[in-house]
Amino acid sequence: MDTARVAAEFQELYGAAPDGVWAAPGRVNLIGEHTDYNDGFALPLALPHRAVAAVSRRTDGVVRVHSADIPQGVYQLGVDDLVPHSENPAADNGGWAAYPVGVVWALRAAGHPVTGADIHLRSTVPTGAGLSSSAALEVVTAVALNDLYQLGLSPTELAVVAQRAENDFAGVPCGVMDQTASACCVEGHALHLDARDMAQRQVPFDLAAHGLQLLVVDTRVKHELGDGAYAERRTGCETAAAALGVPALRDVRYEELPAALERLAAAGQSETIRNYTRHVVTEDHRVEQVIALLDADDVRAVGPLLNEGHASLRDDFEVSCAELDLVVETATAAGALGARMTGGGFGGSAIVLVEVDAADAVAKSVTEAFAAAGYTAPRVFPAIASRGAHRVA
Ligand code: GAF
Repeated sequence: MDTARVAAEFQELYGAAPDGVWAAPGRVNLIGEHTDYNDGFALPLALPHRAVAAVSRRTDGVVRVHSADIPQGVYQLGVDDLVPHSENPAADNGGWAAYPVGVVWALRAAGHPVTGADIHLRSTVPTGAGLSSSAALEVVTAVALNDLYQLGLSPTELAVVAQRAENDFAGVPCGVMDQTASACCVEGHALHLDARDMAQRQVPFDLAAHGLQLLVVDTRVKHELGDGAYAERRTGCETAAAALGVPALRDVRYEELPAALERLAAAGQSETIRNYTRHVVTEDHRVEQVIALLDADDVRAVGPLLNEGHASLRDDFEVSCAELDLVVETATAAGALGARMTGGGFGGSAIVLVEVDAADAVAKSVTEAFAAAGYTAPRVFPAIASRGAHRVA
């Protein structure tokens, strides 16, 4: 995206040049789904698609937000008037504007002296595609305010602020993976995140060097985290952890899983709760297996683990949908090394690991299968491991 254009739009809108311009990317997650809010592991990579924000500070307590992507005027409010969803679920927090404005609220709630801002946004991260478009809006706002107010927060601290904006201000009960990916990813790497203590390791992820490609298939089925099904999964996992007497499902070791499932059954926990437990524990294990393979440079062997992860999300965690399943079935039948849904599920996107030479044929098979099923044509593009949030001007 032409970032100079975003600065010019800011000037047109607010009548003066911005203090600066920042960018923050969307992400795909290679493996480790619905594990972050179980204190577990994830392995996301940042996409080249990103939110760009031109921002100026203000000293009069006013926040103005505008997006080039949304047919709405400037959203304006006072920093003292911000009411989080957690205090008043009926509060109108401005729809999409709740993400950038929520960051102002979260920074102030943490004691940072943010006295207002003018913000103009433009994003290339597809919305509702499970590619973290909202996290990109939050993180780009957080890095901009961190610089403009010289708050000195690290990328990891900014990710946590952004998650708080989404949880408390916007009322979306997400984990911390998306914000951390957007804030902390490094070009050419996947990010091994331990969501319990936010420990991170950058894992080299150069698929081109192996003759491979990771395709993103956006099913165009809009996914929403706020509609209850995501929160139900979180609550179910908490119920399982409490019944097992552990702080989080991350504390159930893979070798202990059969015994844990028996204990849950003996305690009268439902099959659904036991299935959620099996997904989380096996998924954390898959993250460790994938990392071991990447460290050993055995990238092709990751494929079957992606397929296993998808089956677990579909059958045990029940967050897939017919369109995502069709991507995985068609892509693997057409010769992909592996495929799975990525992100929260209930629509959104899948990832497909392919030999570079087979990428076009696999993409064509998926597109044809969608047409034959009467589905909207999917959007297919390669995931290039890109850099996390940064200042661009
Ligand atoms: C969504 C959430 F925002 C993340 O925190 C994570 O839980 C993901 O779903 C599932 O892994 O993207």
